[in-house]
Amino acid sequence: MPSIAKPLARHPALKQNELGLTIRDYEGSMSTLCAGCGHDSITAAIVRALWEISMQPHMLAKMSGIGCSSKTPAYFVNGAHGFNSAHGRMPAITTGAAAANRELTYIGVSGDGDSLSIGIGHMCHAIRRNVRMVYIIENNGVYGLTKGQFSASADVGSKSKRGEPNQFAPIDPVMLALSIGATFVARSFSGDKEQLVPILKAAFRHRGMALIDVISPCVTFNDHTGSTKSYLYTRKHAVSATDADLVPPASEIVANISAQDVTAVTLHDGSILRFRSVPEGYDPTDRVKVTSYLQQRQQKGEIITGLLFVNEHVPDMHEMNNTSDTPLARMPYEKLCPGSAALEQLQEEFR
Ligand SMILES: Cc1ncc(C[n+]2csc(CCOP(=O)(O)OP(=O)(O)O)c2C)c(N)n1
Ligand code: SF4
Ligand SMILES: [Mg+2]
Repeated sequence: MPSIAKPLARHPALKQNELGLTIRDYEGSMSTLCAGCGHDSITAAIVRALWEISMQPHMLAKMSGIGCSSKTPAYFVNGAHGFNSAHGRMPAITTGAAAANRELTYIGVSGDGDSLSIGIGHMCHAIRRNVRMVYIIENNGVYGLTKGQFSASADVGSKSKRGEPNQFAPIDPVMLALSIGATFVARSFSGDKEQLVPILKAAFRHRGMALIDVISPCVTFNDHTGSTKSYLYTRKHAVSATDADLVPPASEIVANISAQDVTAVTLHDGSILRFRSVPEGYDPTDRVKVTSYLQQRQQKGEIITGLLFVNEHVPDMHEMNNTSDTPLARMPYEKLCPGSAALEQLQEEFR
């Protein structure tokens, strides 16, 4: 993918994180997206979240498919690993990479076209396997890269740039993910960094797949009157269901979880996710209630945002499949290839 390097100059007064890195160390190449594209705002939120959690750049793997959204891993963390795969195949490739090396942290960036059309089967099975990764759908309701055709997330009646209404029922990635057992589901808006950064930080701590659907207006093909993924429409209709806050284990000075309306969920690594519910009685750990609440609000035309659901008690792919702790690349040859006698014994078990 074409990219333009940014100048290396750093302001000496820039704040450093625990690793001594500044936020500029988490940037990538210059973006080649249209000025004002929502995807660039998401990139900025990813850069901030990774800097704040002090991610070691060389321990991150950035995965993507094809689309304007899938180009964005080039625009953050230059020092990370990356794989820009075929259209819709990001979840399958990430599943394989994670199985071969569980030491890396995986972030997959996809689009609504990439994930909800050609890649929908791959996405569903990665969710079912609970592959440990942060999975971002940069959702603009169109195929931006191929000039604005409706995607499968376009709402019925939503208008294209030329004014034609979409006729087909949308696929909602949040409802889909909830229905097939996703263990961490969130929705946000590219224009709301205040909400998106803490969600991303919590997602990186989740032991399993953290799926984040981010409404990300395409300023070139889908930001006009009549579109339900425009900046104006999203700003008017987005309603926050939860305020989420992450307390990492290192700073466990006993979080103030005493307020009545706070729900605390302890993540596997000891971090505490604190939810402050906006609607009365919102419980982000009850899948049935979350699904029904989202359906009710959607019927009223609201886009519910926030960290909507989390379950820390489901084993991830590594536990379910008993994958190796040692990355395959570091495994001795004898272990990787135990020889023909071992193969014969294995075949015997299937006879
Ligand atoms: C196998 C295959 N089919 C079709 C395409 C053409 N194509 C490229 S990107 C894209 C859709 C991109 O839409 P989305 O994932 O929503 O990304 P956006 O550009 O909107 O961010 C399509 C259909 C392709 N590259 N490969
Ligand atoms: S076409 Fe749309 S999605 Fe693609 S870069 Fe431009 S504004 Fe962003
Ligand atoms: Mg799209």
